[in-house]
Amino acid sequence: MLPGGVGEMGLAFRKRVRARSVRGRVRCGRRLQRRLLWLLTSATALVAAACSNSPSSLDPKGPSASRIADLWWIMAGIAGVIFLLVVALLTYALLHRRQPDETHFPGPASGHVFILAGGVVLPVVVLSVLMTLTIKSLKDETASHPADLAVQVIAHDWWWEVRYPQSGVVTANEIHVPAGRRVQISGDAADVIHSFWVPQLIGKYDLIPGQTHTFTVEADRPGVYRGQCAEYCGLQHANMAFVIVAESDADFAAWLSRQAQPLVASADPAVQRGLQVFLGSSCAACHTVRGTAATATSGPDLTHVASRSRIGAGTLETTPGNFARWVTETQSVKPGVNMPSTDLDPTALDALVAFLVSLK
Ligand code: HEC
Ligand SMILES: [Cu+2]
Repeated sequence: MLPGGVGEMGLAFRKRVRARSVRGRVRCGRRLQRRLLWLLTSATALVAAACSNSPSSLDPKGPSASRIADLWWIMAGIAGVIFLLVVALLTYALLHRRQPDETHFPGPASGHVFILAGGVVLPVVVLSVLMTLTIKSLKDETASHPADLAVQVIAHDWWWEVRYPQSGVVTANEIHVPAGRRVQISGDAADVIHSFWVPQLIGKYDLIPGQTHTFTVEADRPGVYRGQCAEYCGLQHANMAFVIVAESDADFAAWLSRQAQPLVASADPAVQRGLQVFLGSSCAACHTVRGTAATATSGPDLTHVASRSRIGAGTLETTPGNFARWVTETQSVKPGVNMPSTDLDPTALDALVAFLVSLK
């Protein structure tokens, strides 16, 4: 009685297992479908991002970024082939699954060969190829070439000081360079570690206090290329943007000679009053306007602030209204920023804004 009972129970159990495995296979198929759909959507989004106007590192506009993009595509290609291979093997295994009551097992030898080829030989070959390519790119990237121009960049919480040592120009958040020329950037940081990144021109370079990193930026053509701090550096890390403006040689030379000028006294009485407000309130304690008594350096040099397209490291567009907002509502426009909001009566504010707007 008892052994027969166990046999029947065993049969019922096996039937149940088989039914469950069929259901499992259907469910698995649906899950696979959903995963593939997700993959397809992500891939489409990636390609769309690479083709749009967004500052994508897959849309390189200079030799350094091109090297990085080439390496990226090779890696993505190899990873894609391996992914397809794994999916194919997985699909094969799912479709040719052994039944629970199947008693024949392939000998251990074929399994060993498979594991050795797929688990040891293939990874060693693939990783060696990728490592060689990476080392070559790194060598090309760090090879020193004579530069056409030297620029000093000092990262602060949360803005970029930009100096042209050969001409004495000091500006902020906007690095003008001649297109098609090698520009050597010496990067440093004043407070914490920041990272200099212009996806379309150059990969990320850490800027570390007390340690100067030099690297070469080159833009193939004139254009405006967005940069961003790429190392979390505090509350306003996200609002620590900058641009590289690549221009023709003539435009760049004209820009540099304009920026080298100190303040030219204005005949406009509103601007003259504004300068007095600027020198008489806290502003001069942190900012420089070359040609005036304001020579402090804890904030950006404002001698030509109105020539920059944005203020606050990308936070606001440069307009008279935004200058007023920036000065009076500093802490709500960019909370935590190292500049206090300043209360000014309306006439003083108007004069101050007129002065700031005149700093072309
Ligand atoms: C305690 C120092 C301090 C004082 C005082 C101060 N600022 Fe600033 N200012 C800064 C710092 C730091 C920044 C950079 C903020 C950032 O973008 O993170 C800045 C940015 C600016 C900018 C934007 C510059 C740019 O290119 O992005 C303007 C304009 C400006 N300040 C004007 C003023 C005026 C006008 C006053 C006086 C009412 C003033 N500041 C007082 C420290 C100060
Ligand atoms: Cu930063």
